[in-house]
Amino acid sequence: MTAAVREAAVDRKTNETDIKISLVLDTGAQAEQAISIDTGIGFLDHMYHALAKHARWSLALSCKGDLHIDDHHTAEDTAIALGMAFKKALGEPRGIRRFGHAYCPLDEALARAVVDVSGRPYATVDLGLKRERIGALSCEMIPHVLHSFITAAGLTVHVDVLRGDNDHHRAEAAFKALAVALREAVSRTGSNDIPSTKGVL
Ligand SMILES: [Mn+2]
Repeated sequence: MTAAVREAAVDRKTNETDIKISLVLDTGAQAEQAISIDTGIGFLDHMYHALAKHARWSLALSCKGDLHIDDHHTAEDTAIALGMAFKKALGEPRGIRRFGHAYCPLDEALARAVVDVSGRPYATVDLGLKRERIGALSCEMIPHVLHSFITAAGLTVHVDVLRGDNDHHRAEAAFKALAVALREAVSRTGSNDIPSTKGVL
């Protein structure tokens, strides 16, 4: 028997942002990944694209946000909505590895992400970015995006950029490391067990 494909759709509309997400966690061996991201913020699109690509998701994410104010609501709300979609797609965490970790380099930059699909939202994010902004995304929003995604998804995650001179590389390496760690954490063990001594996550 083939396990069901884990997928979810989330629509989230406020006075500040109008977001539509469709997420597929399992793109099988034959299925091509389909990724289309349009938040109106180029560098944010680039980060979500990297996350989806290396987590092997299919992801359609669009946001019409109040960018005439600034990047804050769009960056924060898309991260929350994506976290909600991830949690919904995963469902009850049966038969998954639960823990995952990864190191990803991008040239001189090196990032580490450690994931626990714990059901207890907790994020430690240390990217050490120095620039004011990358493209149209302010650097203060980049750890905030990761924090918002992680807590909305109900995950415990530690993300650290261990070295690197270039802030574009540091940020991108962090999203890639998170992607690869998530892919490992949600991968199926073949059992139907809830991976907790408490019997619940
Ligand atoms: Mn890049």
